[in-house]
Amino acid sequence: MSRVVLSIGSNLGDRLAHLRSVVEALRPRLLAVSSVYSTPPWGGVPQQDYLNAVLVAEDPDLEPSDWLRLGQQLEQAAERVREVRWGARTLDVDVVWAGQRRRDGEMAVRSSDPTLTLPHPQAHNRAFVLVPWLELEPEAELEAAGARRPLRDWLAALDTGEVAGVRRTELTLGWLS
Ligand code: PH2
Ligand code: MG
Ligand code: MG
Repeated sequence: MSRVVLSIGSNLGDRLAHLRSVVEALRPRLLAVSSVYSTPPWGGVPQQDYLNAVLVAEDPDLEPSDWLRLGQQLEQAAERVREVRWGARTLDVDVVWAGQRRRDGEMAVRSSDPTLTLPHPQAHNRAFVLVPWLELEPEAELEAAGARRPLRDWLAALDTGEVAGVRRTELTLGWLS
């Protein structure tokens, strides 16, 4: 255990520095880091645009709940205040997918635990998650709403305006530098 896909986002304060703090903290465990995307706020709460990215990380000693705790520690370090659902935040670290290694390959972890539902129940609805994830894993599949589909199919089902709003930037998270 386990390999995880993490979605990170920030729309308050020094947004890039907040995203970079995650890369800095997870550096030894990172397998891949996406580009940084500028994304309009999703979820209906009026607020500034986000910077979003996706990370793939692995650690044989961490369970999905450990990744969640680690993410929450990083959010606290960024002085995140628990606020409005889907409202502005300095840093959000979400575990969107976890895989458990087994002798015959890797299996997606499924959990209906409300503190950590896996796969993330909204991942398939969010272009700001799917676009950077696809950049890293073009062949990945995601189970949601009772169906397992390639990420690109979930993305194709979203509103084209929403997908077009997710814009790749030239900003970098300093993973390889
Ligand atoms: N996170 C939210 C709510 N809305 N919108 C975008 N574009 N990016 C986010 O990371 C985001 C959001 C709550 O976690
Ligand atoms: Mg979130
Ligand atoms: Mg969150």
